[in-house]
Amino acid sequence: MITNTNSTDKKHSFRYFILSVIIPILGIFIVFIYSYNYVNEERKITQYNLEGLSEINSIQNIIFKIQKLRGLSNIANPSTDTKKDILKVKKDILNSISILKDNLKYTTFNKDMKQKIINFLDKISLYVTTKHNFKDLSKLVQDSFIIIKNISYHSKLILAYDVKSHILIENVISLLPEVIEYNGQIRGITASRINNQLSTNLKNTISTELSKEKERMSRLTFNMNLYCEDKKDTKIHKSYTDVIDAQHSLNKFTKNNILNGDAILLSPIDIFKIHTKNIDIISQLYYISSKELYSILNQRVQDKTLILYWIIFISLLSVFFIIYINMLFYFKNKKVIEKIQELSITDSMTELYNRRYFDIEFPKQLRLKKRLHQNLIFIMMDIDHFKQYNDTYGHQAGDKALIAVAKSLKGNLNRPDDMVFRLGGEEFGVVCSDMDKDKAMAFANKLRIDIENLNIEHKKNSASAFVTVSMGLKVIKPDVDGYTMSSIYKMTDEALYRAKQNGRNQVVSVD
Ligand code: GH3
Ligand code: MG
Ligand code: MG
Repeated sequence: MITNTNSTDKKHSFRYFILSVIIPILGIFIVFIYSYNYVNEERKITQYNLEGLSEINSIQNIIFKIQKLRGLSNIANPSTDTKKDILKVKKDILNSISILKDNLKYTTFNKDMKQKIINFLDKISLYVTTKHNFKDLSKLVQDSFIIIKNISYHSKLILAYDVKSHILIENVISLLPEVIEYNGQIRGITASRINNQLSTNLKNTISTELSKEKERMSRLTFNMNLYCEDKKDTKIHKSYTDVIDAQHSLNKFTKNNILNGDAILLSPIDIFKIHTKNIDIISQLYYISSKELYSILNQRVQDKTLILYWIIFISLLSVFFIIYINMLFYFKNKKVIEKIQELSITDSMTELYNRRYFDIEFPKQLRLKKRLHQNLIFIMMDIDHFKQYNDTYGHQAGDKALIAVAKSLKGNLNRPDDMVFRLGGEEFGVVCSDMDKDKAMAFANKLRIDIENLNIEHKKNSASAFVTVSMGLKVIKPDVDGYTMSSIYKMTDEALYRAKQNGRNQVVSVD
């Protein structure tokens, strides 16, 4: 077997490896990094959105309670039950503030944003415990609009990805809190009347608020139609309709009975109840909107996570596929190349090395043994009267005899650098080393006798009853210069010729 692995081959296979493995994998890696970061960034933004939404909900819940506290505190001549309710709501607000402060520690908001929220919560605590008059609490509600807007920008909630999310976000961060606050204001103003009469000043305020309310109602209707255009029997559609109907009748009542009527006939507690009922209906829509928004955002996080897993999976699969395909081709090619190499140096019938390989290998051995200071032995042999063998037993039997002779020769070669070649038709060559002339003669004779002892009948052989070979032998000493392959070949061939002349089935050596 020959293995031609020189440095050029290695360079070639390395270049091939770079082209077919490293470059595609590098490409996949770049695409992987880019798409992973892209999707992961979107996922992170949605997580910020969720965080922001949660904070906004908590603050809004506190604001709802503040509005309730403001409404109760504003009732003229409160009953004991109302007083009890006021204390309960106050306690509730302070409790919610401490929970929100605790939760704030775990958010990823920056220091500045956290501080803003804490300051706002501290302000609420202070106002609720010390002031809680209508004007101061209304100021807190106005501040909440700003802080909620701030959080929605900070948590990128304002960057809605689609119309539906946008409508829900608008409901949660501005529209519904504004409608609720409007009701709270009207409730407060009407509850604080004196002698069932409102001053012109207060009537003007209500009138301005009412015109703003008109605009909000048309926004609500527009949003509802857009959000529920394909689904009319949903919970959110029903809640929208409830809010719009309730607000319409309340606005009508405000216009006819409070603004244009001579006197307000309902008691303060009844006015409080009417408005509170409406606030509850609007709060309902607020909770449904925020719940729906939560589920949209959560779904978005899940979708992005799934995409990330797919990106990892497909990238890994592609890398393994590239490596697998290349390894498959590499080993397949290697096998084919080895087979071709083997075929190019062997004789197919006898499975010995062929003449082509002898011409490559013999000069190499000549140089190698000279360098190692060892004798190189060349034995050339030719089957005796083989033409007649073919004539007597047929060409097929001749082939079989050739194979048997080859096998016998091969069986006698034990050292790794011993080699046997089929030099031509019925001619063979043996190359071995590190023997003196006597040992070489003994070795050659052993080869010869073993062939005769195969006992292949050959009636026409003048030298024996069996197939025999004649041999020429040459011992090439390392200290003698001037030998070439062709001169050695010629000398050994002459020795072989003499062996034939001397009666065949013998070894003749040449000095
Ligand atoms: P000598 O003892 O002088 O060598 O006589 P010889 O008959 O062997 O010599 P010659 O060179 O005249 O004949 C060689 C024969 O070997 C001729 C050819 O038919 C036969 N031969 C060569 N190659 C093959 C082969 O592959 N198969 C078979 N069956 N015969 C072959
Ligand atoms: Mg011959
Ligand atoms: Mg012959």
